[in-house]
Amino acid sequence: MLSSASQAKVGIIMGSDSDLPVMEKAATALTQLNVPCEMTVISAHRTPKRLYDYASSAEERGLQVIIAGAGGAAHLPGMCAAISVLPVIGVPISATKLAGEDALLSIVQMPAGIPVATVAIDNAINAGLLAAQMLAMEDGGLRARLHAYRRSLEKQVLEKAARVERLGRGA
Ligand code: RP5
Repeated sequence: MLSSASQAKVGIIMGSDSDLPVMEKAATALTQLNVPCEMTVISAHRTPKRLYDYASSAEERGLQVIIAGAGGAAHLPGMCAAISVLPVIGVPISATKLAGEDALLSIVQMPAGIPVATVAIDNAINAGLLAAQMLAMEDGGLRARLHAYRRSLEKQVLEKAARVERLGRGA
């Protein structure tokens, strides 16, 4: 059923393989932080039984966070959250003529009691990072890797600033 890493802590699911170019960025972020994850396709509308089986067994299989991406009507993250008490991070995908605003509103407007943490349209990197930050609450090594990642972001911005300042001086 699954393309899974052994002892995956994060499950990444998406409504269609057409979502993969966006969703694989969550897997890349997690892999770079050395967080084991698994990734597969589950359609809330086309494979509802598969969705139920996945979400209802996720906890006992050792998953700690689920990242779910979908476009259009985008019921996958919300239904996952309805079935499982694991934290669910939703990624709205820009898959239709509404450019992801449809998926964003569908995912973010969960009823009280069943939360989904929603990232920006197509921002699967942030979903991966947020999942890692959740896991880092109990993992000092991962927290150290997240600090190192933040330092790398800072370094990139400082390099950009230096380049822009050089241009400003006509150098
Ligand atoms: C959603 O419909 C999927 O998540 C995807 O974003 C969109 C289109 O799916 P396909 O028609 O490409 O399979 O359920």
